[in-house]
Amino acid sequence: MVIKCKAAVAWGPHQPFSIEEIEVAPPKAHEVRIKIVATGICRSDHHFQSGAISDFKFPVILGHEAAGIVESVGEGVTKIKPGDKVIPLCIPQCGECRCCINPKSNLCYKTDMGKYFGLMSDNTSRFTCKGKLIYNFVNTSTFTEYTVVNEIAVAKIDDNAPLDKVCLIGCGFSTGYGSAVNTAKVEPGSTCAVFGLGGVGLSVIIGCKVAGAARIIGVDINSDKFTKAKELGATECINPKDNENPIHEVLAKMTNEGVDYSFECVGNTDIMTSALVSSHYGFGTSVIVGVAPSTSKISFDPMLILTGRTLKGSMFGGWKSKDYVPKLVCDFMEKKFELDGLITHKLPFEEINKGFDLMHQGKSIRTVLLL
Ligand code: CND
Ligand code: ZN
Ligand code: ZN
Repeated sequence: MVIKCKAAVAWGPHQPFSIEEIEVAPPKAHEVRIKIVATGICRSDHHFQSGAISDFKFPVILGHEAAGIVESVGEGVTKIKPGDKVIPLCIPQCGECRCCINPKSNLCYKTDMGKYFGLMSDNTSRFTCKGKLIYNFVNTSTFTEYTVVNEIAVAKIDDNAPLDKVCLIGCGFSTGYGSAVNTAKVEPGSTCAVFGLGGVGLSVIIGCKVAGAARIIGVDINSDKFTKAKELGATECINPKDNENPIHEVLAKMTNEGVDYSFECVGNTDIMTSALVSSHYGFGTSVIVGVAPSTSKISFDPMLILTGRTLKGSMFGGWKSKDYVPKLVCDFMEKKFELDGLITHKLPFEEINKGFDLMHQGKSIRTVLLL
């Protein structure tokens, strides 16, 4: 049966979300239809909404950080059933492609990230609104009461998991935390610098702390973010605006010539370079986590790399999604980390534009929309 429900449609770049009644087709073979219960607002949703990413298609239903309950399943779906609690996976795990079978990678040929077909695997969409096809977003599309995803893009989680919190495991938390523990492999006693203290950067801080870092330096142009950063594990915070010298020089002075690990969690190529320069000569590692506009380019003196620094990138924190999302939920249930500190606002779904305003005003870390 087709379901009619509410969704926040982005009709074109820069336009505010419009709450519309849409039709959601039933799941086809190997697909799952999900009732979304809670969805977080991530900066990446804005990057796509604002047209910063080339080849991206509108109209679209954005949203990629969510948790919900399975409503129905298509033919051939055996491991997930109606009533199961699930998290949609913005990086799927097909288990068969060259990336999936390589333990070094968490990407998957079936991801829509970087290609943006915006359609299901049979080249159609399950969403329509006012007679128009609505595109899908990175295998998830969660700003809607109901969505349909491929079974490779959904993980069954603990029946007792609080969906209004674990939705953050669908992106922001896992991305930041994994960037520290998987991608950088932060070691006990190390010194780290985290550029950008939003939901992603603060989750990097949680990861650095769990990994036993001795010093965690938060960097943000909004000093209002420092209290929370310190609560979550930052040992010091600095604001580039309060310093005359470039931030890499300030960090070099503070850290005896550079940090062991730096993380860019803003999405700005100048900061990516600055983070790389801030890492120590001979052994420092810098991880790009932020998503920059497609047209931007990075340039730096190759001597930085020749002399032993490593530059890496991390999508979804390096986690193979289907394997690790249920485990991260269990770790949360066992109180190995907390998510409350990252959630500053909860709003009814209809107030989605207010949620984005709060992010742009620098007033929120994560706003969770409740459906
Ligand atoms: P959010 O907007 O909440 O945080 C960004 C922070 O950066 C804010 O606190 C800003 O004040 C701060 N900032 C802005 N400019 C500067 C600057 N010049 N120097 C220092 N700090 C600055 O964003 P978020 O935490 O939701 O996301 C952060 C980035 O991570 C963003 O680019 C997003 O698109 C990306 C991301 C990546 C992935 C992935 O898998 N790699 C997944 N989700 C989001
Ligand atoms: Zn794959
Ligand atoms: Zn995200």
